[in-house]
Amino acid sequence: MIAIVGRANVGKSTLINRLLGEKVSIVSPVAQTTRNLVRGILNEPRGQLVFLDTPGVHQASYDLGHVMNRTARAAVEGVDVVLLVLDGTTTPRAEDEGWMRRLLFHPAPVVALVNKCDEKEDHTAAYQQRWASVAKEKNSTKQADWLRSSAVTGEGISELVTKLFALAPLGEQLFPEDILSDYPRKLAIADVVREKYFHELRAELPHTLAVEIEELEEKPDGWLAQGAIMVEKPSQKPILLGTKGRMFKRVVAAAEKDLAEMYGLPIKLELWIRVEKNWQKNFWVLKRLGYVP
Ligand SMILES: Nc1nc2c(ncn2[C@@H]2O[C@H](COP(=O)(O)OP(=O)(O)OP(=O)(O)O)[C@@H](O)[C@H]2O)c(=O)[nH]1
Ligand SMILES: [Mg+2]
Repeated sequence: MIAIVGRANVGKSTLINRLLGEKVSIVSPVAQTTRNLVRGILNEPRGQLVFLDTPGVHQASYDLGHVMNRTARAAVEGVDVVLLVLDGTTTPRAEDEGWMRRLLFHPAPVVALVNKCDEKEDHTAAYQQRWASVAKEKNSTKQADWLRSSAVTGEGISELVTKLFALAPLGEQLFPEDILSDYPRKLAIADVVREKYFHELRAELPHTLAVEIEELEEKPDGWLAQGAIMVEKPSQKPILLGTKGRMFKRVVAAAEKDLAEMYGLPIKLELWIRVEKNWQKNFWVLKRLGYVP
């Protein structure tokens, strides 16, 4: 069991998809894209690695953000290896240091992966210095294994997998070999719709939006998914629709295309936009969305 953790937007979800060679977790340029824990299973003749993608830790300014941070921090409990993903194109930030502090006293081995090595800037040395200074301050001798990768080009990924197989303890096979992810289908479909909106919207709006698939009818020749896109205020509804409903149509078409590739059969989406005031503060809504365990 390997937890993939790190600050928001460093490439954790891109990495899990790259490791598995399939899309199991959504990706966007907007920070705080991942909200749920998404498990992905890699099967090879040498063994099975179970990866846990987690929400990126960030300075939360809203309730859902706090829930996401808690989910991410709890995810490292009981795992065999922690994979701390760092963004090589930026200097270390407070959230990176926060993870380092936590992991210095974590019983599992830590792999520190400096990602985005396809970009020109490389701040690996600064991250290593930060680890060393935090360890010194905390009187810890814990070391991390340092590797570099590009989750986009695939550079460094096979070295990473070799390292993880070397560190992971032998144990019982946890999942059957034909399972890629145990993430519930309704949540996965909802996430893909949200991903398409994250690519369209900027500023704060993405964080006030949620997608819930309420019904999923699975027929041999195709699936029908019905559900709602939730916003907090009536004024947000026309933004999601776009002029003459164009943005909404673009999002649905892009999501249906992706889903057809992911599941290998046509998927029709029937969605409506619903104003649900304070959904982020409603425990039952968060539970339905899978954001709280
Ligand atoms: N150049 C480059 N971009 C990357 C790489 N990995 C991820 N990205 C980009 O970084 C952005 C964030 O990627 P995500 O995979 O969503 O990051 P994340 O860490 O899962 O983010 P949260 O879920 O918000 O915590 C996207 O625009 C990705 O395309 C990489 O290796 N190189
Ligand atoms: Mg993510």
